[in-house]
Amino acid sequence: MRNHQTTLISLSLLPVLVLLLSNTATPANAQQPQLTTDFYRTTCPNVESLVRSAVQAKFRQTFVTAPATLRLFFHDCFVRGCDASIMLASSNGQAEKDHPDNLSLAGDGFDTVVRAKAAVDSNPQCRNKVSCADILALATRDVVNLAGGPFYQVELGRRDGRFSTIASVQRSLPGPDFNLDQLITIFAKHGLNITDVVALSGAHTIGFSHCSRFSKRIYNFSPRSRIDPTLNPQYALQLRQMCPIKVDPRIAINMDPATPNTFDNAYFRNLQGGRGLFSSDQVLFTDSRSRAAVNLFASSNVAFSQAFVQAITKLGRVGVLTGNRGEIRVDCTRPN
Ligand code: HEM
Ligand SMILES: *[C@@H]1O[C@H](CO)[C@@H](O)[C@H](O)[C@H]1NC(C)=O
Ligand SMILES: CC(=O)N[C@H]1CO[C@H](CO)[C@@H](O)[C@@H]1O
Repeated sequence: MRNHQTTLISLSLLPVLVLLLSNTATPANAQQPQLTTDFYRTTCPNVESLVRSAVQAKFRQTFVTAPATLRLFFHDCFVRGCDASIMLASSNGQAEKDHPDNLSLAGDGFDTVVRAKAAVDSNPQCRNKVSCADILALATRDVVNLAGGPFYQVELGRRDGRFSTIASVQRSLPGPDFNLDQLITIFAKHGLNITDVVALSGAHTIGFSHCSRFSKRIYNFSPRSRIDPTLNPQYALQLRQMCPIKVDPRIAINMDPATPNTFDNAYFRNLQGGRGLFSSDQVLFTDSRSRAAVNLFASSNVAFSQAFVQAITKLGRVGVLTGNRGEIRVDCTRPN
């Protein structure tokens, strides 16, 4: 009886202990304010609808708005944290956005944020109250949802950074030829685990890639095999047709051959069938460490959506500036 009681007590203490442990595990800057979903409750209560209307108008003009904005958010967060530094223009072509990796960031993603910022600032109460970093986070949620993906609450309270360098891009972004160890390492630097890697890679369910990013896989894979053996042979031939050797470098093809304009879990079924466009996509299925997650997301759009929301929320916390750090940029393309 006594033993039984002891067990009960220690079990009921367990949650408390776990809480205490996780508290002490938070980093040294624990004094920094955290992001919250109602950050603009008093300063700009309509921020969500203002951003959403602007994004919706842009999305109706061109679908490219969706992948371009989503990728912009990812790149912003991985380079110097989610501080909209990716939006900064530079006079000498040395900013983040000038890195070759920005090719597909061109135009529509930036334009979406600029327009949403103008919509927010057109409301006198909101003028210069909402950061470009938060507008990008909200616009990202909206494009995901407009393309058929989940709607989720966005944590807010980020402030804008003042610096942007091309050099910081080089070290920070994953490459399409990364293997799983490399993916795990670079995502872990931002507090994201292997499940997050798989879920976030599901973003490749929409959008385009230039042929150069995967041409090695279809023409020049290895001395033993010109085509990557993990590629579905039929898909490899289709890719060769869309991307002939002397292809116009501006040509970009759909990354999800099944449902290119819908944010859904078809990406994961593509991987099961050898139709992952990049090595970094296909490896998620070929490597046994991530295969179970791929199979789960392939079989359940709900499971994918839940994991994606959890992962993109974690992504949105990476390196954020809060409190009195950073600034609220007046013009998203320039520090104040
Ligand atoms: C896992 C590592 C990743 C690698 C190696 C990778 C690599 C790439 C590459 C090479 C492209 C094609 C760019 C071009 O040719 O223009 C691309 C496109 C894209 N990526 Fe990723 N990516 C990764 C993760 C992510 C994540 C986490 C997201 C967002 C959450 C994302 C969203 C996108 C989108 C939406 C596009 C299409 C862009 C467009 O159509 O404009 N990617 N990615
Ligand atoms: C990854 O992190 C999420 C929380 O964001 C958690 O639910 C999941 O269990 C973690 N997965 C692994 C493999 O650690
Ligand atoms: C939108 C944007 O800034 N695109 C730039 C991407 O990088 C190339 C150089 O690598 C620039 O020429 C583009 O202007």
